[in-house]
Amino acid sequence: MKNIDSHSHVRGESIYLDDIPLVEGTLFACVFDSPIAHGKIKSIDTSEAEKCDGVVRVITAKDLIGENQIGGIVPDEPLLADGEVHFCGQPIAIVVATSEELARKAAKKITAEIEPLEVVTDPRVAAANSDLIVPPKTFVLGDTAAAFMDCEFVFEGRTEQNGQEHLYIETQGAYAVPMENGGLKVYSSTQGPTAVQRAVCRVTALPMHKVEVDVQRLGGGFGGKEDQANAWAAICAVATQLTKKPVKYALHRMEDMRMTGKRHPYSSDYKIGLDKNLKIVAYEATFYQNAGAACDLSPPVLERTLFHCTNSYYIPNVTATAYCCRTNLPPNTAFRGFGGPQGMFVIESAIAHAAEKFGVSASEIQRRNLIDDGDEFPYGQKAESEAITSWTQADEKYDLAALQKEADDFNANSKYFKKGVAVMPVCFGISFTKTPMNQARSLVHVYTDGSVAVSTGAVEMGQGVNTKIAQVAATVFGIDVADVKVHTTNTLRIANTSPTAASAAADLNGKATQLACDTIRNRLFEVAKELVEAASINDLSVRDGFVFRNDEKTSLTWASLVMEAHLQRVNLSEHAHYATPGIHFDWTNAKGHPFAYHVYGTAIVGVTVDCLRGRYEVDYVKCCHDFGTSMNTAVDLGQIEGGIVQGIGWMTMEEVVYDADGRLRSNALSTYKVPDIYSVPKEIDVLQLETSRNNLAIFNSKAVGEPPLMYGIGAYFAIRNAIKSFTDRSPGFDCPFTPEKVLLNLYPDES
Ligand code: MTE
Ligand code: LUZ
Ligand code: MOS
Repeated sequence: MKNIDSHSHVRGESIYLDDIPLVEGTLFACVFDSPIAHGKIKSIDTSEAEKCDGVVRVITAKDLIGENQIGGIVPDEPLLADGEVHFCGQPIAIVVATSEELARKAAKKITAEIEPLEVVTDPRVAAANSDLIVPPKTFVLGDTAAAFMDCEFVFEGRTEQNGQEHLYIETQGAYAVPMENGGLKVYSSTQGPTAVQRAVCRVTALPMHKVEVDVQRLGGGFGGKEDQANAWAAICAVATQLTKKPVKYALHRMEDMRMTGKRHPYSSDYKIGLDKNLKIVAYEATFYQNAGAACDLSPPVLERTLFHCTNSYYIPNVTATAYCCRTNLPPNTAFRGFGGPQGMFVIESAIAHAAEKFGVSASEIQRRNLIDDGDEFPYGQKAESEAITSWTQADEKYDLAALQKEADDFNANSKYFKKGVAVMPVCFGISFTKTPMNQARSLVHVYTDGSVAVSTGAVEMGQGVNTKIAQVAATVFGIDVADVKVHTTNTLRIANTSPTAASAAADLNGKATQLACDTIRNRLFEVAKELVEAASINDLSVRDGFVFRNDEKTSLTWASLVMEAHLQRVNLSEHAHYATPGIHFDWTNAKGHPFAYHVYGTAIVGVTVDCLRGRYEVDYVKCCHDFGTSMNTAVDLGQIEGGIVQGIGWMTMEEVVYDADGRLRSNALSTYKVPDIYSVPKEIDVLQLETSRNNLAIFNSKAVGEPPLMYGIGAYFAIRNAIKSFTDRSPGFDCPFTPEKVLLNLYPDES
């Protein structure tokens, strides 16, 4: 089944924030943001801007009616800088004008006198200064200190990982419209309608029941709109409250790149101990997370790094510590994988390091240490593992040894082109690691013509969640998907939503929809039972628009059943609540069962490096992926392909560059390169893992949004392997592997 949005997407008819028709009298906002990364604000001069054509109002921190604060986890993020600035791009003032152009023109006329303070951009420097946003977190399994003493081989090293720009096609934005009695309706391009509602209420001092947030769909979020859509909605809300006019703000690309946070860069240390059979006996890792200037979602991102620090491997002795370091960069935030990829890169680096010293392929160490059923993760949960099966099935289908031999043969005969192969196993936990967030609600109406409307807390951002939710309703009722409409995500219809994140939206909101539809169907079948004289509702089903009794078609249509039930005054609506059962986590001992289940897979990645120019191509990504039982293979394959390409982009060409003054240099599409059609892998082959275990996923169809991104990490190690067949020197573990960096590693003596 196709994504239900495909027709309107291709025709350009799908509605995004910028397609919402504007109300008469709408004004436009634009932000004046800090030109420097750290300083004391001496004065702000808005007088020239106020005199500009079309300017209705200029707003600074002192004008806010509510609290000047949007920090969700830690209250350390003013909406508008007050007294100090902490990063380049931090909003200081809002200009509201009669057109977008006039607002932007006037914002350029604002000046601020800011006395510079020391700028820190390095997380290790922040940690040395004890500038941590929350206390460090540690996971311990077994006893690493004792285990290292017994290890025959111990290797230590350091890794550097850079950030990643989300580059959703639709930039951040919001549109606030005043309602009666001081209320507001806010359209926002957000993954978290409730997070936006809370932020808006805080800065306007409105109670939540007076603020309605509505989301049709996003042109991509990738985590960048889990928390960071809040500021723009709050800015529009404040401007609407003060002008009593609708206010819209859709960021330009360079504003978005400059002012919003990205994937967290990390600097990390590892120590790995193995026995002579290549079993990993002990592993220690220390992560320095570059959180940026405010907390945002950094602590849970940091936690997910710890949760994924051993990836798909069972290691009996683990100590992992993570520091949440405050720097003068825009606050970094959620990004597909949410810290998991950062944890995985470090263990993969440690394994590659050990393999090099042993003179074996990293895949030998990887394979011998895969986690098995019943093995314990460092956080106490026991694995129901598909790590070995996905590896075995990938190897059977794609023949790792043959792929390696093909590369070796090629390399023996080629001086300046070298091929490299790497394997990337992935194990990713599904559930928000904050247990209370794992809940969702669904509101289902069956109308008297038999058509069905569904509302949930899930936000459609291209990942196909609405398609899956429509499929759930259609499957439970036995009707056509075309008879189900999934409506906008709206805080009046669905309250207190968790953001659409953690890959869990289809599971949580799909399960709630399933519960609501089950209830309505059972009521309808009670009516049908009498009409078609069935013994039990269990004998009934709906197919092709008719009610069936014991698989035998009756003359009762679905639509007439619905109308008859309505005439009998049966309730045709239901609001259902779902909370993932069985999950818990206790931070006092850092143990528990935080995940509903894990998604596993194994990818084999092959690349060719041009050793004269440093350029490379990804020849193939061949993976065996654990779908559970996919309820929509087309959507899931799209997620896998997109995730792989986004992961490869992070590992190879995407380079976020801040200078020492904390100014973003890669601030436009001319200086920040993402994968395009020419740089995607020439081949992506996906094998569906054959497994029939039960899980807590919707219809057994496992979450797929984030896990495939981490297959992309294999591209880094494949490039590294290709380089190693050209030169004797081994590259460090420092991503992304841009062509420039590849070249420097190919000719280390010249650099
Ligand atoms: N796919 C598209 N096309 N656009 C997106 O913004 N976000 C990813 C992933 N796939 C994203 C995407 C991220 S970060 C997450 S957490 C999941 O989708 C969220 O949706 P799900 O829970 O429905 O999988
Ligand atoms: N967001 C969040 C997430 O708040 N908690 C999580 O555990 C998470 N995991 C992945 C992506 N977003
Ligand atoms: Mo995704 S990082 O959970 O929005």
